[in-house]
Amino acid sequence: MLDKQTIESLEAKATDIRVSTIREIAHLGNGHIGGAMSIVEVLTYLYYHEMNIDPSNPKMEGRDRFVCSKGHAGPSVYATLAEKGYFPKDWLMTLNQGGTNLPSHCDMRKTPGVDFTTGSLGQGFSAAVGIALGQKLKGEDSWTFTIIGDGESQEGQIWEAAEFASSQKLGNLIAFTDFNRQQLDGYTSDIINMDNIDTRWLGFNWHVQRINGHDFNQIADAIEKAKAVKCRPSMIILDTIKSKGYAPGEGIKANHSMAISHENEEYAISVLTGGAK
Ligand SMILES: Cc1ncc(C[n+]2csc(CCOP(=O)(O)OP(=O)(O)O)c2C)c(N)n1
Ligand SMILES: [Mg+2]
Repeated sequence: MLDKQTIESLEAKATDIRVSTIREIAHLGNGHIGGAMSIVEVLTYLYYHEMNIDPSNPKMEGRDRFVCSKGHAGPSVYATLAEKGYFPKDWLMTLNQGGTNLPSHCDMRKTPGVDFTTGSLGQGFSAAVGIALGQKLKGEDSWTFTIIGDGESQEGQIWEAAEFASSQKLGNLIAFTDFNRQQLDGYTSDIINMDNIDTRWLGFNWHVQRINGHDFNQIADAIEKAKAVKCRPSMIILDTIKSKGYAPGEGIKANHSMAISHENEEYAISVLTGGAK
């Protein structure tokens, strides 16, 4: 259990990251707000309470690694990295524009702190498995964390990597599924039903937990339990809300990539920061 003060400070960070994510996308005019907002708590927890990293030395030997396999969530990854001090916050206003270091999807060659290039769904997860294997072969006492989407889980490549990871007994790999129940243009249940997601991962011999992805205590507890499992990779399925914290998009269908008007930007931020109901 996290103490009250820690939870309050993580919640405050998550709000700052959400505000920056809305500002970035609104400045550009449109973007992947849905899947960026649903993973903010897990990003906040990893970067502020969990990972062994050094923003002043992004390529530090022996660091923990993070791969956002659902690379279209770049905007909230960037907001987290900027907040953490990897690069100046004013870079956020260059999102996905010519010459930017912050392209729409994560790019390890452009953005300090991004450990792997992602965007082609399924590939980042495979890379995370390879990175975890590398850490293990080097005898490093470090962890690889990765996040995949529920829609992304329909990619065959995910399951090839899943069986390799468990065969290699990658206990240092902790993956999350952002189970926000929507993919690009609709509900997963209308396209490929993912209701048996837990048993699928169990079938691939992973350690599986399922939690509320917006609850810091549950995230902390699940990571602690995952770390105690030494010979199997871990999957933590996060029940989340797509567009969480962006009021005009929360809970509506097809809120994957949206235009954000100045009016909606200000309204959403005032709701987030307690200025409106
Ligand atoms: C291989 C591949 N196919 C298609 C796309 C286009 N695409 C981008 S996001 C997305 C939907 C992903 O859904 P999900 O994984 O549930 O993402 P989230 O809800 O977390 O945003 C699709 C089909 C892609 N990026 N890569
Ligand atoms: Mg989804």
